[in-house]
Amino acid sequence: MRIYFSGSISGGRGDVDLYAQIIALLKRHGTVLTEHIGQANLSAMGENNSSDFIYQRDLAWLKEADVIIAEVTTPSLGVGYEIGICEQWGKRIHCLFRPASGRRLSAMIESCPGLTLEKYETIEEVEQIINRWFR
Ligand code: 6K6
Repeated sequence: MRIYFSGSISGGRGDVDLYAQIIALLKRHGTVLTEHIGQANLSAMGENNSSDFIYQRDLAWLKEADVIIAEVTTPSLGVGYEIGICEQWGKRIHCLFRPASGRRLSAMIESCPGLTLEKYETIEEVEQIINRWFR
């Protein structure tokens, strides 16, 4: 199973430790193509690569992926774009949102028919959700 984990970079790195925990859980179920998204040393300024390189590489990984898991609590243009394009391609998309953040999730994600959305509070809940998705 090739898994594309999608999480905010330029949109803000406040949830990076959580991304790392989610990626560790996902690795039990397959290969995570985007482990770098959980690395604290990847700042909001991004990698030391051109945006052309990042766009082409990430698009190729998205095409290759069997499933996209997006943590959507921190709003991110890139995450929204990845979800939108994968919906057009008919890919399997699962999203995670943490209401305790106090943020309101975009209606474009909340009501998108091409994905499943799970709300959670703790990493233990995320573990159960992921186990259900990959059962
Ligand atoms: C480059 C130029 C400006 O910011 C960067 C960041 N570098 C990135 N490196 C890897 N993946 C990226 C980068 N920027 C966006 N992405 C992709 O979009 C990732 O796959 C994330 O899932 C998503 C994050 O989007 P933003 O809008 O929060 O950056």
